[in-house]
Amino acid sequence: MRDAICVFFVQRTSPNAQRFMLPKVILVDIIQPETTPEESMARLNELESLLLTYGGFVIIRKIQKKQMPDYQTYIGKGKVEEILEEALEKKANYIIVNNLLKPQQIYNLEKRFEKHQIEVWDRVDLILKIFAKHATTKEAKMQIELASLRHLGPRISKMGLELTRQGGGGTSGGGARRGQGETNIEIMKRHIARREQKICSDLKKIESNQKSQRKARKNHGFKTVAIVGYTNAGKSALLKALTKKEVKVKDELFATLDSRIGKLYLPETQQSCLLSDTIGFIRDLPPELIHAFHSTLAETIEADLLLHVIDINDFEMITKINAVNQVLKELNCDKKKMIYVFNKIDLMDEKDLKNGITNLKSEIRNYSPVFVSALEKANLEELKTAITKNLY
Ligand SMILES: Nc1nc2c(ncn2[C@@H]2O[C@H](COP(=O)(O)OP(=O)(O)OP(=O)(O)O)[C@@H](O)[C@H]2O)c(=O)[nH]1
Ligand SMILES: [Mg+2]
Repeated sequence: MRDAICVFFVQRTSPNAQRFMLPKVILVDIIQPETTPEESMARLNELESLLLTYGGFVIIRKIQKKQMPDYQTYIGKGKVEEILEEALEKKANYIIVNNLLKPQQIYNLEKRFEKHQIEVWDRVDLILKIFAKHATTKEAKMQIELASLRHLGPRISKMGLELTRQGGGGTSGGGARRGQGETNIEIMKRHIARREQKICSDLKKIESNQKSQRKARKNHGFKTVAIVGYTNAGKSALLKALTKKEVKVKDELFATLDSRIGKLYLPETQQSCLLSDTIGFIRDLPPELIHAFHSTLAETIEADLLLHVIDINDFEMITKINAVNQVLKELNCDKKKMIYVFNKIDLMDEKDLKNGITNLKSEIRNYSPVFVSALEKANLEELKTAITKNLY
């Protein structure tokens, strides 16, 4: 199997790092050899946006092309030493790897960096930290704790296995320490399992409550439309524009973590439907994280129609559409009726918009896209017509 094919990195430092006292971070991304330079930059830029949302300062960005991730450390032994050297030189606080690491890989990396007070996170760790920072409702907080426990659990098991492995043929003193270590890990594992059970049962109660509310709304004849899309596409802005519901619209990733519902009047049928906004999606979400948000995503799962909001100015638009559709598939929602809502057309000049629309129409010709600006409330009537046609 071909291994490291080429390595290149971009380095950035800023004199403001000290001033703002933000944690200093090295970003690392392992990409497939066939990834284009534009795609690889976009991936790292997204990771940097996640970090900025969380609060951190990038001191080095590293990209490595690799056919197969290293079994032990994901990034490879040589690269680990190289990063450690630079991290010590630049006094980094965190290494964030833009991939999903196996418990063994993160464990090995932590072991190498922790004695230098450098923490290692993978992509999901960072996303979970943002979630924890943005969560306001009890439901969101519980779901985040559940996702974190599920993400952390296998690492604890890995630690236990490692202790057992290290113990083979050790001295009696080492054996005693190992025995204690194993006991502590068993206690932690049991605690995690109990906590997970408790959260699941509390979330079930919330879900059953919401289910009754949804049933009542259905009995009142309301059809339901759910807004979905990649994070920062403008979902909350669209809910606000269509229903005047006061929701948080912010230029950061995962600004919304709960579900909001507004009433949308459709003039053509003189009826109102219910429009919901929810947590945004992102590429490479592990299924256990998606399913931890089941109760928040219930509005989406149960909706009669989906509005898939896309930022038309995003160079990675098609990749992100596919990432969202992948999450919808995971939620068994991929067969639902869906309108593709291309948002932020106000940012395009007229010529680009015309060309963009022509190209897009051929790329996603199976769907009837609608082009809007949530911010300037442009083409919302056309969108309402499309919603009406799909609902009734
Ligand atoms: N120019 C322009 N900006 C927009 C438009 N719609 C949304 N935005 C901006 O895009 C950013 C993200 O908007 P949100 O509505 O918070 O996006 P979201 O999809 O709900 O994001 P998350 O909840 O974080 O997943 C904000 O800065 C909005 O002001 C639009 O039509 N035009
Ligand atoms: Mg939002």
